Amino acid sequence: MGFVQRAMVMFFLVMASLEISLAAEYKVGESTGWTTLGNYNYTAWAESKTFRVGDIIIFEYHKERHNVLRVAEPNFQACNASSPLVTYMSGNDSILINKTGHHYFLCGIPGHCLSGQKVDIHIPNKSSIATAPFGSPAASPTPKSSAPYPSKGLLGKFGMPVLALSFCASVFVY
Ligand SMILES: [Cu+2]
Repeated sequence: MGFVQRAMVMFFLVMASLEISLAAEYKVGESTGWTTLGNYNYTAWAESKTFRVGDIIIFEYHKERHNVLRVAEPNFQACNASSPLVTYMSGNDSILINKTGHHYFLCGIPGHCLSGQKVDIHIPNKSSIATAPFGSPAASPTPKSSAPYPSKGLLGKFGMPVLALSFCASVFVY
């Protein structure tokens, strides 16, 4: 393997390892934040994004007026705030999305969810490998699970880069 090939291998190794730490941050509602004012369409906002495992979702709001509850799907559909999986109330919450599937959030203040203050952060289980960036963690086949935050997320996160590395190496050896 000549110098150029070795350089290429190094280049792709570096790119692949960078990809591991490339997680995006998304502020829910953009400059509007997390509120009932203006009837912001959080569903449309979420659908306009392509979330990936490792992304951070940021909720910014007046903590005296709102909160963020992570809930199961039936409670999300019904705007039932009585049994949240996780409760956030700092007014500036950064939440790591560490696995594929649906992540349901709503505001637990009475009436707010019903008026639209709810959002479904969805990462498809089978992300399109063709469109995902090289070595994307989202392209790894992390099985869907209803259990909250299993440790599978980490395996999924590193599985694809490892595959990518072996691919790079095998291509440039010749
Ligand atoms: Cu609210």
